[in-house]
Amino acid sequence: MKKTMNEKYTIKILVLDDEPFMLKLLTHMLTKLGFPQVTTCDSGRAALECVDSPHCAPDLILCDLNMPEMDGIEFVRKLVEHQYAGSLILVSGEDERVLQTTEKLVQAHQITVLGHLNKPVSPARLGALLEKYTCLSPQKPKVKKVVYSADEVRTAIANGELVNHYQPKVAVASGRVVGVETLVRWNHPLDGMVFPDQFIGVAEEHGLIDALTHTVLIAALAQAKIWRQAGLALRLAVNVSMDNLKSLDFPDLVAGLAAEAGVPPQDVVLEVTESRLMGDLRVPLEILTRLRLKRFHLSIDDFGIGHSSLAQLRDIPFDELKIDRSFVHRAWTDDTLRAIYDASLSLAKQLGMEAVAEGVEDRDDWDFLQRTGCYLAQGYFIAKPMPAADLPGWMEDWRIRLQEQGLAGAGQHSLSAGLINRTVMGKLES
Ligand code: G
Ligand code: G
Ligand code: MN
Repeated sequence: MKKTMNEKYTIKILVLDDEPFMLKLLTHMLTKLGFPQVTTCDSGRAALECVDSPHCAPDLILCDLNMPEMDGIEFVRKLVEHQYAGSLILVSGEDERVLQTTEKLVQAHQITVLGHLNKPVSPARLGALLEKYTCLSPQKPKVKKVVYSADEVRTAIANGELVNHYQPKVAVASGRVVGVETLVRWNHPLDGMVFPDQFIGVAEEHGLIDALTHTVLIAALAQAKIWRQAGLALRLAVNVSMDNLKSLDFPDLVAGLAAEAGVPPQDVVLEVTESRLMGDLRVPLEILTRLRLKRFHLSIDDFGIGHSSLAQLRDIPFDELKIDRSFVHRAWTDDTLRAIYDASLSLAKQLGMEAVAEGVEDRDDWDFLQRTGCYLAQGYFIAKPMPAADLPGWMEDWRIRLQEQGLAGAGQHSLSAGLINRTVMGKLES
């Protein structure tokens, strides 16, 4: 939603810089861009006073990083203490890496950063960032993240309120749909659709994760059976928490459930993320090795993030490596991401593992994967996680997109891509 001139008029901007010249220059630029309500401060202390004052309280702060006394980073930390609810633009003569890192730091403080400006500041770039600000709707109430109690999560599992969604994993070269990742959601009777980051941690901390994984697995395997019976060969991936790998009967449990559903272990991928440090690794190691011996696939999820790291690759017989989405999206244009992406891909290849790129969000990402030879791709560009019932329809759309947008690589016949024909569709829809 764009703001009119009138609304621009009401936006209060604070410019913080220790150089009087910069203050003048930025004020001038802002006025020319149609933002007349500008306050200037030459120190962090003065700026915080302004933040606290009801008359001055800014909606947006342009903040210099290098300042004597309080520097920009310290200022941002103080902003959090002063409960600043507005947005921020960083201004500095530092190099791009420093600015990017600082941006991440500020975001970690839950302050909205519109971006950064290199000195000398270009009026066009400032204009573009402000455009971004006025397109956002600052009045929009922030959706508060609720974390649920252990009892609520326990009840949800017992009452069958958890539902599986499935996100396709496709071969980069041909576009063929190779499998799906199961992602659990909680269909909350009052709050609607609740995402896993609001309850998986709770389940892990309160001994509920075995029950949760069990529920997810049973439903996913039942679904896989339906797909198989309809002639759809899809590999089924399920997320497994490290906390599931504490009881030695886990491999037999999984093998039993798969056998009951008639799904061969070769068609099941267990995606493991280590979200917190584990103590004794002997039990999880034994469990994972036994699962591998039973021919289940093991995938190291969110590789490069948190504790999913090189030590895990050394110790655990993974055969799939999922490059975390933070190293995939925009890797085509960012040298740092590109280096990490390349290294991860090369590791996977040298260790004989299949590489999956997560977080493929746009055509640029997709084209980049084709150039670099990653095996599988997953992400919003291909499909968002969806209920099982939506999968056949999506596969048909995907088949058409592959052809019409020429998404499959040169020499590939995208006709085979969907691996789904009318008979299959009919069976699934009936
Ligand atoms: O779409 P998304 O918000 O679904 O998933 C967020 C995170 O939750 C991901 O890191 C994913 O691995 C995790 N997750 C999703 N489903 C499950 C599950 O069934 N079990 C576990 N342990 N983690 C899951
Ligand atoms: O951690 P894991 O890889 O299991 O979780 C997948 C998570 O990533 C889910 O929350 C899923 O909804 C989300 N996801 C899937 N594709 C994309 C994407 O293209 N971009 C972003 N930002 N998130 C994605
Ligand atoms: Mn996963």
